[in-house]
Amino acid sequence: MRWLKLLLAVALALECASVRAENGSAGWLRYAPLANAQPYQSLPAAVVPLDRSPEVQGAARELTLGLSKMLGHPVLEGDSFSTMPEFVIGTVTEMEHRFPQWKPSAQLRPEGYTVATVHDGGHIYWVIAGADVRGALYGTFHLLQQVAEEKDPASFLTVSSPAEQVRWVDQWDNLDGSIERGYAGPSIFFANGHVRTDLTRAGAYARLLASVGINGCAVNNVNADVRMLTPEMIPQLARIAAAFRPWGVRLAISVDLSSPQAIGGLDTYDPKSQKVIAWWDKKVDAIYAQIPDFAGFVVKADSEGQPGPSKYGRTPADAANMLARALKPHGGVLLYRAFVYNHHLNWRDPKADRGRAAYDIFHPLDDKFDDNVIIQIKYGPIDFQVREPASPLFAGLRHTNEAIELEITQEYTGQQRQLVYLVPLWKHILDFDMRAGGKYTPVKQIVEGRSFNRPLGGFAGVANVGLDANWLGHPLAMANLYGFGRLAWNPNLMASTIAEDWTRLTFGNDPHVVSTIDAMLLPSWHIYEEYTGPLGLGTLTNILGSHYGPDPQSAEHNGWGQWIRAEHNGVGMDRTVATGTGYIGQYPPEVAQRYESLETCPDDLLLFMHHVPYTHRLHSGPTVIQYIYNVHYAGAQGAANYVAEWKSLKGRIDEPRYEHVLRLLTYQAAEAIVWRDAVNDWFHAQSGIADAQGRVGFHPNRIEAESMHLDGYVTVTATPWETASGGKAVACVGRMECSATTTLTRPAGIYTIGVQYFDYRQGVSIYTLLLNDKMVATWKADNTLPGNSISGDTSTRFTLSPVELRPGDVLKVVGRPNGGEPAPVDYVEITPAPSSSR
Ligand code: GCV
Repeated sequence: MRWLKLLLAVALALECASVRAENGSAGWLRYAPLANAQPYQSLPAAVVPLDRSPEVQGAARELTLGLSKMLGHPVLEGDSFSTMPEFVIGTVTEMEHRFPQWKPSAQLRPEGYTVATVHDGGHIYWVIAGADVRGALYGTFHLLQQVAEEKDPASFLTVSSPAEQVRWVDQWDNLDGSIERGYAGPSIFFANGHVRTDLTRAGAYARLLASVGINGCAVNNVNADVRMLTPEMIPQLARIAAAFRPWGVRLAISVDLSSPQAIGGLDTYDPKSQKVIAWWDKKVDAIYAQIPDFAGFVVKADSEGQPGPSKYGRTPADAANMLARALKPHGGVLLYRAFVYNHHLNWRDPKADRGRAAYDIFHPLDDKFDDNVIIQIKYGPIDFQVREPASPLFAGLRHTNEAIELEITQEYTGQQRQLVYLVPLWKHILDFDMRAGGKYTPVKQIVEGRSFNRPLGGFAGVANVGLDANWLGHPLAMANLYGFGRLAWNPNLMASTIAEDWTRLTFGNDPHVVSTIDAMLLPSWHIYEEYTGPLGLGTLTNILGSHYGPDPQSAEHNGWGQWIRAEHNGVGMDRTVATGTGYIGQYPPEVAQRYESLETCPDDLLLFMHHVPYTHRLHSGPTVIQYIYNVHYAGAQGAANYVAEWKSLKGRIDEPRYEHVLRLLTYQAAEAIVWRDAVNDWFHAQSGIADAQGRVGFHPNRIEAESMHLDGYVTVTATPWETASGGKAVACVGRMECSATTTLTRPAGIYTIGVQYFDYRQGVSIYTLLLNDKMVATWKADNTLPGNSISGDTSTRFTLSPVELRPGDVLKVVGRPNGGEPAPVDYVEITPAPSSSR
């Protein structure tokens, strides 16, 4: 034991001696040495687990590891007969046995915990007692996080129970290792049609999840692969379940309803067929034989091409109950997604409305679902847009269990290339009072099961972490995964509290670091909304492809139903009962009245609910069109400010994470300008109404590439046109090298030169910038943006500052194409350099 202590002490000393470079793999569980460990020296230096369960054993290991690292002295496992002060971890029952004089100060719900001190035999023991073994694990993580945040030890003492029973993440991983809407590398679970041999990352993921109270993970795409249920796959899935188990995370999978036919050899998958029912019963028994704590199934059916009960004239309730009955004897649950809609809607039909679909389909089935079915409802009626109203279905099911589905992966919110802290969005929806039955019924209490007295409810978050070391790609995106877990445990927490906790755990307790990062996180949803799609328009992105860059037109003239109905005179979907699709009538009367009237409809949802002329005046003052123009400028400025804010952290956080975030924020600032100009130019063209402030379409600092002297470069049109300045760019086709040259006329001074170009996913073109024939910069187009064409998906910027310029200077951009990427250039922008950079 003594040599072990010595080794640990040496390792700790070495670690403290250097500022560690970090790659983000530890997430918020870094256990960095505390700047001042003094207040914690009176904590016990030994940990005793009271039972042999993997959860409590894991908790004890975690506590010894975490405290040793943070406090800088060894904390080791003790034994239960010691009379020295100790941390004691176990269930309430075990604790009452060990300390007969002790009782928890309040009743715990399943998976809840209490942290308390007990005086026994002249010593103080720290008790971490769970309602069950998972609770003991969650209590341990709570204590560790309090220490990491350097909180007052008195605040460690607490009683806490989860609001929600189902607190799951969903992964949209495919068996080939790809991840639908994943932005951080390949799957941690699957490769080449199998479960990976090495599941180290799956275990590490479960640890992160457990630390914020997540208790389930559905590991595969909801567009499910039928091979998930083959006999060969079940033992492989059992290995994932084993990797999760020490962390109390139960395995779930998504299933394809046609499996009995596709892999079972039956001639039908009709949920009312006896042989289909028998097939599922047998399959579920086979799963539980190998995975006794299996959590259940997630189902996407009759949606975006997935097979479903409609093929046999059956309802979602028929399909859900069939599966739920197979799971019930084993204690499993069935999450049936309400994301069911027709994606071949008739755009010409003014009454057609995708937003209505979930309510129209599921509301009539209320009270038809078994009690271990949970309807999993996306937070809004469309599809994870930057802003949507809360789905009316939350109030439309009063005899059915419900879960809210949130998207941690930033499919429509910048795909982890852009900073968007989503907790304020989620809070906005969770706190929204549906006024069901004329009473206070916020979404958070509905999904908790409280409002309508339901036995089950919960949260499902689409996370899509990947093999990238830092899990989600953007270091700051981890605030969303962390925040999801915290909210699922306690939806009453404030977005600012969660942001502060996450920042402290992830980047340390330096007050400047904490206040700066929090000040960036908190407005970031609103800033992204401003430069993408304000007033309830939704993210005005390319909805037919990447869901990333700007492309407002792609919303229209197709069956997908993400319409914004923008035309020459006005914009917005008329969803009123009086003249529109009637969607608003799906809400309880008080909410419906508020949305129906232009007098009371909030500005931020105006165009989701109403079609109005561009000249319609908002409650906040400006006309609709002027507001669109204004906020695109404000949002782009907000994104630009992140860069300066982040730079103030140099030297205060480790270099690799500092540099990584800086690169991403610099990119985001440029991409926000692409969005600003594309959306504003598009609305300008639609409406024909000029920007009252003269900014839209007027860029005095720009020199368009197509107007420069071109050697080899040819002029090309962007698709959509508004994603290149002036609709055009230049590309180097069929040549080894091309150039675009211009003679500058700006007054002598110190400037910033921005070169706007297009960086395809494929190829690594090389660009060189020459001033008066002297090379001043060279860079590679090696980003992995989602596209291989000239568009808002690939538009990006190289910036050089400060540069001294004089009239008559000759500026030349040289592009060398590579791998199918024709070194395209959009424009050069020359702006006075900020005084701070000179
Ligand atoms: C997994 C949107 C996404 C799809 C996703 C679907 C869903 O349509 O773009 O990638 O499919 O939602 O939530 O099922």
